[in-house]
Parts: sequence; C-alpha cells; structure tokens
Amino acid sequence: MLTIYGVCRSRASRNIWLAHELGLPFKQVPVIQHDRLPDAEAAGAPINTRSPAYLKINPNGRIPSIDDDGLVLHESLAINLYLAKKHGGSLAPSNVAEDGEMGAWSLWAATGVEPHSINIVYHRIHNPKGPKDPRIADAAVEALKGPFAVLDQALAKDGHLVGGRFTVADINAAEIVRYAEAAPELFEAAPKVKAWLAACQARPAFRKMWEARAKEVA
Ligand SMILES: N[C@@H](CCC(=O)N[C@@H](CS)C(=O)NCC(=O)O)C(=O)O
Repeated sequence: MLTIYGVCRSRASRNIWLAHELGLPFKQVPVIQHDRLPDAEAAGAPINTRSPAYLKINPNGRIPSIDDDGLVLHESLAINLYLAKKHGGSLAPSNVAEDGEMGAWSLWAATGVEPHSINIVYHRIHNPKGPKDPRIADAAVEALKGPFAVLDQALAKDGHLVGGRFTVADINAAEIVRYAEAAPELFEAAPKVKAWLAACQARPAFRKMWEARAKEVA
C-alpha cells in the first residue's frame, strides 16, 4: 500500500496528481507545514512538519514523503520518477535515454525554476514567513525569463517535454511552473508554455487533486 504524507497545498500535490494519473490506490496523511499553524507544537495541533511522529518518517521536517510498502522516500520529484518507473506505462521512460531526459527536466525545474517561482508565490500571493516584497517578486520574474524561453522552445516541437507524449517530466515541470502563475507576463511572452500548462491542468487527474486541494484549509 502506498502512503503519501502531505497536504495538497504543498509539493505533495505532485505526487497526488501522479498517483491519480496512474490510478494508484493510496492513503493520504495530511501533514501540514508547521508555519501554517499558530502553534505547531501545541498539544492537539494537527500533524505537521514538526510533529515528532512525522519527524520519525522524514527527519528533514519536510513534505512530501511516501511509504511504499516499507520503502520510505522523500523529495517530491524523485518520488514521482520512482512511482512512474515502478508502475510503467506511458508516463514512465521507455528507455534509458528517456530516463535521462526526464531526470534532466525534473532537475532543471527544481534548480532553475523553483527557487524563483516560489518567490512569486511568496511575494505576490502569500508569504507565511513575513511581509511580501514586490522587488523580490520582480527579480524572480526577471530570473525566469530565460528558463521560460527555453521551455517555450522545447515545447514548440510537439507540446511535450519527452517522447512526444505526456509523461512524469511534464508533471514535475508543470507543478513548478504553476508557482509562477501570479506573473502572467511570463506566460504572455511564452505562449507554448501557457498552452502546455493549461493542457496539463485540464487533465482529470490534475482536476481531482485540485478539487481536493480547494477543500483544504487555505
Ligand atoms: N525539495 C523538497 C522540498 C520540500 C519542501 O520544502 N516542502 C515544504 C512544503 S511545500 C515543507 O515541508 N516545508 C516545511 C515546513 O514548512 O514546515 C521536495 O520537492 O520534496
């Protein structure tokens, strides 16, 4: 049995979306970020990233993690690559070259996009750590112009990242690009990225995750 630790309003969304794509049954333990609670350590606080019970699962104090029949894994993108490969099908790499490409796009998104796209969330939408700073958001938009141009060009060929079909690489990249949605200027300048993200988010498996996310406490 697969257990996914993390609320949908976290990077666990990526794993929940992928599990729905694969039709995998799973149990979700709604571990929430500690800084979204008034007192994460109070008796009776909901399970969160500082709860001793969760720190036994993930000593990094981060969500998501999974427990897949005893295999405990952290890191949302690695989890998705693992689950896709384990269960096979069109989301997974069909050969070692595709495996390399899917890993490369995932790391590209994690290192070249996410540090900036998350700053667009924090500084244009909601910052749990302090006041919003429009200068940080603007700097993030500036930093993302290059990666968005690269992505736009990659998608120009057939609208997907690897193998001419929707794969785990699209999920991993799309969930990181989503954090930049509060910067519409980036998407206006990259129409292929805009169309690709809309198509990814129109998928029934994404919608299912998104509807569950909307029911969570904001
Ligand atoms: N690189 C990690 C990052 C995990 C991460 O930072 N998750 C956030 C929530 S999205 C978290 O757990 N923060 C700790 C906290 O806020 O208590 C991954 O992709 O899984």
